[in-house]
Amino acid sequence: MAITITHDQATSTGGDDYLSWWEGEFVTGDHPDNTGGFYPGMFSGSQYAMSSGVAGHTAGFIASAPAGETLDYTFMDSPAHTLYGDLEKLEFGDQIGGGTSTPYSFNSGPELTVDGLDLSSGAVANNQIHEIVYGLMQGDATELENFLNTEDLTVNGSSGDDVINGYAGDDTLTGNGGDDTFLFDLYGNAGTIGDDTIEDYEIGDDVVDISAFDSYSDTVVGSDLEIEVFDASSNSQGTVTLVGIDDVNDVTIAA
Ligand SMILES: [Ca+2]
Ligand SMILES: [Ca+2]
Ligand SMILES: [Ca+2]
Repeated sequence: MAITITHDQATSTGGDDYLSWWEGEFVTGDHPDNTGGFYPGMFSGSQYAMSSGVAGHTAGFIASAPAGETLDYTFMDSPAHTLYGDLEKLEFGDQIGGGTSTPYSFNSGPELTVDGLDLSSGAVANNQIHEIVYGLMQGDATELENFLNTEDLTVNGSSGDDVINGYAGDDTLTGNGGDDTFLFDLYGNAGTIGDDTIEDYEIGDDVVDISAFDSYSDTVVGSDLEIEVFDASSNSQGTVTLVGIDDVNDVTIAA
């Protein structure tokens, strides 16, 4: 299954991409006792979730195994303090409820869902699931971003105003209505944005933000507009194709 990122609801991120913004919202502070929890078990379950541990910060994340599988924690068994098992979905949002008699969920629903991760690991030190989730536990999405850089993603906006971004692969982005900003940048270890496609660019409403790059060129290919972005040395760092747009003057570009 391919990885799909869904903006479940429009979220005010101040122009940041969602995960960068979430990194600032998720604050654990000096709360080493806040280690999150599993549902339904003590050290194993279909879900693992963690909330911010500082007053005024209520952001959190919920990690889920695929149906019938579990996420597990070694605790004191070797390799100690290691998360492993199966990871299918990560949800990000505000104010987590449940976790005792009912599954974890966000009180107002998730803000961003990353589904189809399809990761599986035995109880091995520093395995990929552990690295991704351990990073999130510290408010650091870099390991997740580095994994997303290895895949071609489907990214779907909400009906509201979203900041929508892909990663280093060839991603398909859809705004789904609202005044959307399609934000292109290099995340984690990315050296390219890949060859991305915006399926539903809305003239007058949406923005293509390529301000992270030093220059760009544009060309019409068939009935689509292709924008190529470059670094300071004029090395290509990838392309963005706007389906059904045949005039660059119709596009609001933040460069
Ligand atoms: Ca939208
Ligand atoms: Ca839109
Ligand atoms: Ca991409």
